Amino acid sequence: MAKIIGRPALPNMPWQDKPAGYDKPVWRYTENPIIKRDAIPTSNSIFNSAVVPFGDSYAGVFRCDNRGVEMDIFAGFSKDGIHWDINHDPIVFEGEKDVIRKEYRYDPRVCFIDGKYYITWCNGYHGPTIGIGWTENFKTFHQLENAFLPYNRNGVLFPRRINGNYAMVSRPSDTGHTPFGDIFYSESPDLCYWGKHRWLFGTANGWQSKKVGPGPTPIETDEGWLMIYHGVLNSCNGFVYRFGTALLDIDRPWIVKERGRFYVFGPEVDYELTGDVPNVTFPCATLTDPENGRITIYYGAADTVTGLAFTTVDELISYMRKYPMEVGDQENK
Ligand code: BMA
Repeated sequence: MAKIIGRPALPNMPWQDKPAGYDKPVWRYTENPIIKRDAIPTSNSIFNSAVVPFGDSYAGVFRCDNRGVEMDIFAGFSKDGIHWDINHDPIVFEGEKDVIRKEYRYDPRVCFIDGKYYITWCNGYHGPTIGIGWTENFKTFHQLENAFLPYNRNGVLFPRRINGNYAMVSRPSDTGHTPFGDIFYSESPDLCYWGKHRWLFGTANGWQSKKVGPGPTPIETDEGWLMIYHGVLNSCNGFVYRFGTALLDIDRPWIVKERGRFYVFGPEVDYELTGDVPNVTFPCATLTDPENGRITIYYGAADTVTGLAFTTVDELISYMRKYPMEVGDQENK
């Protein structure tokens, strides 16, 4: 089976074995949610957040909507990846005045590239676009230029350069609760100027028929980039957010080698079905242990709290191969 490449060993990352008799590819942490909605004094909700290994522990960037229901991102720290101390004040970026101006910030991702932790998020700049910043210590943060013109959401960096360039997948959008969405790939020599925009894939059958968008940092394996992405169904009761998998070509990641027809995880239990926005599971980060192929997924539940789910590279790839999408055939273009 596929092997994870380029990620550190994490033998002590959060993990629970698959429950006996459970036949689905991704299973929940029994103590979910790990972060409650009021984990810091001002928060209405904490969800859609990203974590990374940091020294001998973990750090993260958390979406905390405050009790004015204003969206912002906060740094946090954890010894075990489960219990988090989230700063009570939002991240302050250093940078050019015209760049660090703040409207709103949400749905962060964190990606370690060449010694720096890069943060991407949905950044309000006359509409949503992709903000980029970096830190080395989760104390001092530096903001770069926005990657794209508005409107765009879900900017997710690849963890290493591809063809000599930085690489990112994103989802162009509109100003509202976008009723469409395909995933595109872009490259940049310097994290400032982005181009080589390539279409990756679009919506498809049922659960992903309204829009699709990138989730956590893609996981490099010896069979390709394993991508966990969210798919949205427009049900008669509103949008439903689930997630599924695709395998991308390692050197040309805009080429989709395989894609699952079935979702791997979706809203099924109370804290995912009920909350500020019901029926949302939204993955923004994974921890991995290459030794045994384990993957721990951090996801927002019902736009209210943060949960953990577990899987392995084998589980995801074998499920995708058991229930494959015929790439190119079943997709809407
Ligand atoms: C998306 C984003 C996510 C959110 C989802 C469901 O457009 O705003 O942050 O989880 O909608 O409300």
